[in-house]
Amino acid sequence: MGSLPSPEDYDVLILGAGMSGMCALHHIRKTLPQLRVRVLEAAPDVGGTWYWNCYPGARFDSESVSYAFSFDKGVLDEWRWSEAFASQPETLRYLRLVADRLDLKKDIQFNTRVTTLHWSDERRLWKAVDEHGTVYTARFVVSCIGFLSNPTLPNIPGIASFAGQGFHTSRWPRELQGKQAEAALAGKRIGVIGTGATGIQTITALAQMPNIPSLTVFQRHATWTVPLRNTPLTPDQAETYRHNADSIFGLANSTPTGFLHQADPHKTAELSLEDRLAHYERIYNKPGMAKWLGAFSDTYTDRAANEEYSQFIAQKIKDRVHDPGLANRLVPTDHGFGLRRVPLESGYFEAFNKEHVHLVDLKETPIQTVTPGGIQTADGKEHPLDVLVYATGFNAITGSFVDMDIRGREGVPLMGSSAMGEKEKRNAGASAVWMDYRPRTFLGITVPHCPNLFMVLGPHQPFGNAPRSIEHVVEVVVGLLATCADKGYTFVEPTPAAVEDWTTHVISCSDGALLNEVDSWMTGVNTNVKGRGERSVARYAGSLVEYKRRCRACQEAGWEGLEMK
Ligand code: NA7
Repeated sequence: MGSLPSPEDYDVLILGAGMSGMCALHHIRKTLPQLRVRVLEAAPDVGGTWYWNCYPGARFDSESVSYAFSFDKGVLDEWRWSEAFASQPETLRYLRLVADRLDLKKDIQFNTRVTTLHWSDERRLWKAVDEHGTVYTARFVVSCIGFLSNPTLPNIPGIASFAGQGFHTSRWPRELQGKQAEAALAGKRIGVIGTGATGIQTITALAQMPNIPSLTVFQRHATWTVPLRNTPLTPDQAETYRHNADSIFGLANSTPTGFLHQADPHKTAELSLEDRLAHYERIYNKPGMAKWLGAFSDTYTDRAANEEYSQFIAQKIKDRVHDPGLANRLVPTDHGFGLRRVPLESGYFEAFNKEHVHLVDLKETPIQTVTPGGIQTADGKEHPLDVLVYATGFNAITGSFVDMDIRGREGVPLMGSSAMGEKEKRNAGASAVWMDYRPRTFLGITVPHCPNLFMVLGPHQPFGNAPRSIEHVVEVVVGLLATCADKGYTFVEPTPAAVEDWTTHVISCSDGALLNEVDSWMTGVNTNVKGRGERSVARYAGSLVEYKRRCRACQEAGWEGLEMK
């Protein structure tokens, strides 16, 4: 087996020890044991998303059994999920077990946030610097930093003046978890801004806690959300799943999104109204993402089809909320069902039937300012608060890269925009590789002007059931590294033509999707971030199966599209 001619500290530096980084570390070590690999992780623990997002109610929308890593039989044999859709604490326990069983921690350096990453043209290596000033050099860098990892606070005046406890959901204080949370939050008037997937889980959990005098939900847009239908898994069921693990992963790997659900192949109008309603009812009663992904094949491309299914779901929501006026505010009216990421809930709408839970509709009464004592809305009303939770989402996908000063060949910055905010100004420039957060990649794995940088769950990759994508992309990255080790290559970069073709292909995969007409993190919009007002395509909307086919074709053609030397 070949090795890399490497005068630098490491052959491979992996950024991040979430699921992507853990998977990358394991497979690189296993396939290429001669390489020196190091993971740098900002947090004090493994887990990434599942470490940071420890707010009450955080849990999978993927079936637990389809989410696990599929490659280690030892861990699969040992681990039993206790619920069909596991909670964050259980998932973090699982990931810690994986880290222990695969002995990952010896190659992970925690509490290490990389702030700069510069390519050296002369030495053909990356130089990373962490926030303490320590320098690391490596021939290759594998970015495993996640696509929803850079939290954004709302751009509302007065946030700094709040005298109570205020925090973003993905920086939920660790002392406010589990039973401790109930004790610590007792007697507190709580406000939550944001009703996306995170807000919905948080609000539902907070509404069920005892001794909370008021929970005020500040909603800018209502969100389409449908029941998760979670259940405990009995030991027998868990055992059956363990036996069938291969076929479960096989099924997930065969669907367009890596989930255990896929669209009904019919077009809506091909069936009678009676049959259509029966289908809606059937998928509505299934657990998990079936309600979103199991609709008809044109539900998210045909306006009339989408309207019909949206009406069906709207009625389901209205049936659950006692006050009809409140129900109307909780049903989205400005976009159809499924055109933003559909969160799954377990009692969200019923929470609003409780006396102490209040909805403030920001379309009627926008927030004017945060005050020391709470929130003031445009109708002049003060909403007194002791705790203010920002469930306001992330600077998503390309936004994950903005806090690092990344410069590729000839010092060209990765990120750049004339409209970027203070934090990003150091990267501002007219010649950035990803101007205005718009990615340019080849296969979503390699980046022009940034040789030897590989991304797992980077822009232009499929973002369905994440571990299914992660395992596949890591396999491709290991293939690239193995070729370099065999041939002694020290330079890998996509050709301009390959980047152009791939970027055009990714954009064309989104053609015709109604979700292109709606602002959300999936279309690149974040109203709290300067320069993120325009929609863009940053996720691969072709199927996971097609994505894999294209990666395989590239590899079989001798890594066609990549310059390797
Ligand atoms: P999302 O889905 O981006 O949701 C953010 C929420 O915060 C959404 O309801 C926003 O309202 C609201 N928001 C954001 N900024 C503001 C301001 N300035 N004022 C009021 N309300 C605001 O993030 P999540 O964390 O919930 O979920 C992200 C993904 O993580 C999720 O899709 C899963 O894949 C896991 P808006 O609707 O934009 O009006």
